[in-house]
Amino acid sequence: MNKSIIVFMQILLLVFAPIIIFAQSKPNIIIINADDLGYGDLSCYGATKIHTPNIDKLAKSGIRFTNAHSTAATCTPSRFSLLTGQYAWRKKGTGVAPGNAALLIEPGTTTLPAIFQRAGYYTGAVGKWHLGLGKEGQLNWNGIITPGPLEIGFNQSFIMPATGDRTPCVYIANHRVVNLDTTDPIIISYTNKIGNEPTGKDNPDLLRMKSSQGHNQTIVNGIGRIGYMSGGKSTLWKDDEMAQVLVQEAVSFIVNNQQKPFFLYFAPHDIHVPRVPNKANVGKSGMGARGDAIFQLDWAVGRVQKVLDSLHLTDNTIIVFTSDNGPVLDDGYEDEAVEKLNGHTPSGSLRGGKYSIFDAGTRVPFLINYPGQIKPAISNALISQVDLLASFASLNSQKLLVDDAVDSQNILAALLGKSTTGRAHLIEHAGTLAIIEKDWKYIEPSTKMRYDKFTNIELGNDPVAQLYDLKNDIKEQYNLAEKYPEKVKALAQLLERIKTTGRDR
Ligand code: NG6
Ligand code: CA
Repeated sequence: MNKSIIVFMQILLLVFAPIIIFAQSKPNIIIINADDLGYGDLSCYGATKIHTPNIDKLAKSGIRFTNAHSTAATCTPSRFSLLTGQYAWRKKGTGVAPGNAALLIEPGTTTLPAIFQRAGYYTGAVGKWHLGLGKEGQLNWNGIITPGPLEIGFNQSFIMPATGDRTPCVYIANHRVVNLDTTDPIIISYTNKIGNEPTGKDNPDLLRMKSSQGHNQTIVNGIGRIGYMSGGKSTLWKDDEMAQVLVQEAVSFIVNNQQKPFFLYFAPHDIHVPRVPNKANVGKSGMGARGDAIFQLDWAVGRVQKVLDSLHLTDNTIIVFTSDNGPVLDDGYEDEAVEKLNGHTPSGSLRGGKYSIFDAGTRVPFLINYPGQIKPAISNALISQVDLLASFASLNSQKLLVDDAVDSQNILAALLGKSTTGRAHLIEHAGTLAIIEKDWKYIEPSTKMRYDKFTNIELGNDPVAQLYDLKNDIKEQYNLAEKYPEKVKALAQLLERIKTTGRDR
């Protein structure tokens, strides 16, 4: 070969090789967002009565965060923030959504999946959605269901619309209910009974799992739900197979997209109520249905790890594992979560739980794993799920416009273990707002209920201001507001400023 041609080819190789290598090495991203899993519910966070070996593996070879937060103590606002990079309390109507709510995220919003799409990723959502679907008053469950996940940045989706305890009890693949039978149309109502299906209220004898609070509308699979549903017999999910179905969808997504960089938002239903683990997992924890659901969640994570291993994708995949809000025992069904607790502490050393403005409401497990690229560590950096958007935008060199993801901060260095600090402050939300700055936490005064007798959770509301020193009092036992009025004032002002400026980025 002519010498100058060889030199030319060498130059070509020098120029293009890094681009080719970069294209191949773009990491896949999987966010696993568990439901109602508490800070103390995993063995890697100190649980001794329950073992979660697969999830612990992520912690062992990755970073385990001790001060990571969801933005809110319930599902809908928490997930809204994770996907949009905005605090949900800025937007009306983002409380726990009924199963027939309209889509809460406006199409065209710069969402987390949209950022990945722009960066050349193939994106998918599998599992719990609970962010509404369709346009206000125009949703037809028997037709094309839109807008939904596909209109806000996902290339494909396989979701349950709301929660396991809310109708409709169906899966939706992309724009359509799965297994739809046009001769048996689905009708949903959250206001009045429809159809002839029995209800928990009128036919309690038909229930296989009794309700302890609410959950007394249409009975589906022997379980009373929130919301009425008629028709759609062929479309109903089977509660005890849900974990298997969702894992299978997640695994197929990974297998089908193994050649591309992909982003998977995997939101298992576990460990939300109704807790109906598969027969393979019943009795595995010795702690009743709640413990078995944790066991099942760990199994699901193990299945994802296994498929990544078998495809040799593990080293090039970032897995984030977290939970949408804190723990609850009796969340409205008699499933022996309280009776069989066996000394386990779902909130770990924190006060409160799901629904609470005390820390257990929103301080959640948060693990990140990226073998080869992240060194194993425990990080005390203050981080929030709202930051995933700006951080992954940064990883992908995607610019955010001023009005995009207004509360999302770039904490990529903390996520990758290159820094031990995250954000300077963050806001917690449980109806009432609180702000954490460094070691201090201020909870704004609230006349709302202090204590929820149904869930047995301290909600943390108090008509007077509360100030806690989280470093020396992680359990929020000593209100120091009277002792440090200046600190209270400064934090109240900071909270007010973040509210009124409409942004925290
Ligand atoms: C509550 C439900 C609870 C759960 C929660 C939402 C009753 C008595 N309680 O209203 O069971 O569904 O809403 O949970 O109905 S979340 O994790 O999706 O936010
Ligand atoms: Ca939840």
